[in-house]
Amino acid sequence: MIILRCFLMLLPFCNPLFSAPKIEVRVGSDSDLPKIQEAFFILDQLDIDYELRILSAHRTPHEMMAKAQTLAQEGFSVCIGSAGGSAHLPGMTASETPIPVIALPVKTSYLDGLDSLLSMIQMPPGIPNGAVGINQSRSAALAAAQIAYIGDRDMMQKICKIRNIPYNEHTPEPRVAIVGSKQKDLGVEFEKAMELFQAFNVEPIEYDINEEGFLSQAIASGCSAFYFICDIQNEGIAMCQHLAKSTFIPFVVIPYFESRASVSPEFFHQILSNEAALSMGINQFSNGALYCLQIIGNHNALVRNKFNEYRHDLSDSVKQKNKKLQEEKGQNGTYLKSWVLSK
Ligand code: C2R
Repeated sequence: MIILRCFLMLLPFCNPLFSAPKIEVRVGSDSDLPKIQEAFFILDQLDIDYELRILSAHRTPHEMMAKAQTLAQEGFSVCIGSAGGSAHLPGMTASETPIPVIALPVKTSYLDGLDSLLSMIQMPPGIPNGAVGINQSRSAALAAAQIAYIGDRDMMQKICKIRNIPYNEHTPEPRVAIVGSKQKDLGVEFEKAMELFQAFNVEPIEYDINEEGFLSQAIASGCSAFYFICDIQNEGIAMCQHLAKSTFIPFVVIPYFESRASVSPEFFHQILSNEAALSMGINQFSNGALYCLQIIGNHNALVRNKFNEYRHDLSDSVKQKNKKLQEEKGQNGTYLKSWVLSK
């Protein structure tokens, strides 16, 4: 009995599944560090174990990839990738790991960091990362803590204290709160995102933004993330700012433009000016769903395994297309021609 008790007491320290979640912060250069120092103050204040590394997708591609590939095994639950200019660091990291990556763009001398933000945010379908605003290291750290420690009451209470918001009892389930306008037909890309949740056995519960009290209902239902459809042309920004400020549940934003006419990057500054909102690229519904699945995958082996399969299939499908293209090169480019004509 005593031996069993000792074993159980030691278990949390021996098994990475039982140890406290870790966060990796990777920066493209040491010159970025002064710009994002608030992230370290927050993580220290929360007593969170983090590892800081200088890794560059451009200057140290092999080391950057190798370290990304082992993040999950090493017990990291979230990675913050911060860089400036042509900032491919978080995106390339996201390609190599199943854990959620937070993209933290740093301010640059010539373009004020808009170059960093835009090179991070519009990720290709299948490989999401969640972006915070330029130099918003406080948001990045809080969002990382909220993802890594979801369901940990003590940590959530500490986070809520720092953020000055109330804590409500919350037990995370494989469930996501979809928030938007229920009347709106968001089209086939949105449908595909909802199918992704179903394929992963994760329940999407839809709430209308005008429904009173949905925030607390969603938390009480055990949702593991908010999937907020931010209708930019219809007051979505104000709602996004209000909601993201009020909750400690990971808040994933999908900026939605019904028409392409008025797309300008200005709106990113507005939706990312508040604490802990993580933005996908414009109209990236499936990436929003995948990001929520990555958050759930940190605590749910079935979702994590399925996510790894999904990534594998995605990569395979691209390889197949290329194989076909190469094989048909000598045959008047049939594949390429039929592909171009079908577009
Ligand atoms: P130096 O100050 O070292 O010359 O770097 C860094 O994040 C930094 O902001 C200048 C800027 O280059 C950025 N950098 C990237 C990447 N690696 C370095 N954007 C990358 O892999 O994305």
